[in-house]
Amino acid sequence: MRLFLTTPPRSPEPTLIPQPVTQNPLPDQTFTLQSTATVGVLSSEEAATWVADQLAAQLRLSTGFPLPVEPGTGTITLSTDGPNSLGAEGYELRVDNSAVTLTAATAEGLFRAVTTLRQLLPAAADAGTEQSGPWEIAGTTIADAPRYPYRGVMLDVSRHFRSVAEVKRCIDLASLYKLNRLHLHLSDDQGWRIQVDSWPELTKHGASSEVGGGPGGHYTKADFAEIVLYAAERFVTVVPEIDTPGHTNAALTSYPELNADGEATEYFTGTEVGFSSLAVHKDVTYDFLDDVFREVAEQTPGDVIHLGGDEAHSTPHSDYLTFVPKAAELVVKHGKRVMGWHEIADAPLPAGSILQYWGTDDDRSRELTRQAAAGGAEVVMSPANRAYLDMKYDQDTPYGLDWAGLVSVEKAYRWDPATLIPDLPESAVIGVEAPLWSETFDDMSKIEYMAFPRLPGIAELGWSPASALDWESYRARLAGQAARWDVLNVNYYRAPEVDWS
Ligand code: TNX
Repeated sequence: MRLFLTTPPRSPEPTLIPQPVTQNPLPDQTFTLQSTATVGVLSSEEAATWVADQLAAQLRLSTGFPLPVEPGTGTITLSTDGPNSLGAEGYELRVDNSAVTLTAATAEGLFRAVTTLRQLLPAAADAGTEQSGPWEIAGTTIADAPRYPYRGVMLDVSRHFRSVAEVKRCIDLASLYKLNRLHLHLSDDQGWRIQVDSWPELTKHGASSEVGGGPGGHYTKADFAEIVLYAAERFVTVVPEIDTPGHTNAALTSYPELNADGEATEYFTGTEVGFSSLAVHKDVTYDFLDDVFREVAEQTPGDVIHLGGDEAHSTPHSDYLTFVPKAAELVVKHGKRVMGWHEIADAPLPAGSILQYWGTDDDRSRELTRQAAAGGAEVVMSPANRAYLDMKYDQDTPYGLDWAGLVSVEKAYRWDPATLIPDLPESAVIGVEAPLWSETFDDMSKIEYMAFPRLPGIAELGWSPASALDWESYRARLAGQAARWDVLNVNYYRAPEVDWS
């Protein structure tokens, strides 16, 4: 009997998520990362060195190799000499017997290439402690670039607050799948989660609890800066949301003057929606929003502020139509583009606005979205019956909601953002986002259970070309991700549609 001392750990099939635009095997070539390997940087962009440092830091932990990062060519080389035709996020990657080469036009493209390289390596390479190799990668060439520029995930930190460390973990997990936006739902009826110096009661009082009466919490300016920086280092842009004019009880309980009757409301820790409204006809409301948007804009390097606008059931419709343009103007005044839930399309919107569709194939939300696109708005697709990570997978899912239906892994994956809304021009769609509303999630393990394995599917819809979207291929590749989630301690749902083995 022959004994194989090194069993090849390489999987025979490519298991990348998102699926790259093109990937060709280099038959008979295998790269093995050895203890003498170096990471070389060919770039005048300082950020290219951070990307190399992040890669080397991770691989040092799992391989125990020194992996020095040096200017010039290395065993693994990161170069920004790539053609501009790759776009900001595109890249080429080559793995052969002797070297790994990542080429892009920007450091951001290199970062996306590194996420691909991490998935090509054995799952143990993602570990935080030293593992045994061999660290082999099958020879391949990849050329890749995203279908859409906006690929997001939303975390609702208002209904249940999440610590800075937990938000960082979300950024890490999302960026593994090439997502590039983190939408933070920072205010709602149950809590105001970001420090605003000019309105201190928002966090002194308005952040003191959450759904179910737990301790709540908020981000200080230093905390928020830490999140924004951590995201930027992973080429993720934070999109802060201040929900208006409804979903505002946390503000209304903190400041009596924001209420139409001048009386502060009680703190709210339930889960109903649609009962609160800012006072649309009071000047103080707009002074308040001017200050809030100014302070949030100052802390936001991204070009977008989300002003909510959803489910304003306690704001008379004519008042809503008065309110939205005034609030939108204040976002623009502070140098940011307006983003909002699709309801805001009923009002005239400033140029450059982004509409977030959260409909369920209903005529009204489709019509509002088409109307906004006709007026020049860009559209991000978050259909609640497909992209909402808080919807239960099936009737046995222990938490989550089901108002938009049950959303299986297959249902979350099998749709095309470009054609979901009939007669919406394909050019209006700039991407996808998977929101995770947190009424029923008081810890990270529950959040991970809802996001995995559906979030990688939404990421693929945002990145991979329509021609590459294929459920059978995707479910096979998902199974290949499980070893990685085990290494990363991700609490994922073993959906019956996938052969996890
Ligand atoms: C609707 S979707 C909401 C949220 C809830 C969510 C629960 C949207 C824009 N608003 O306030 O948390 O449903 O799924």
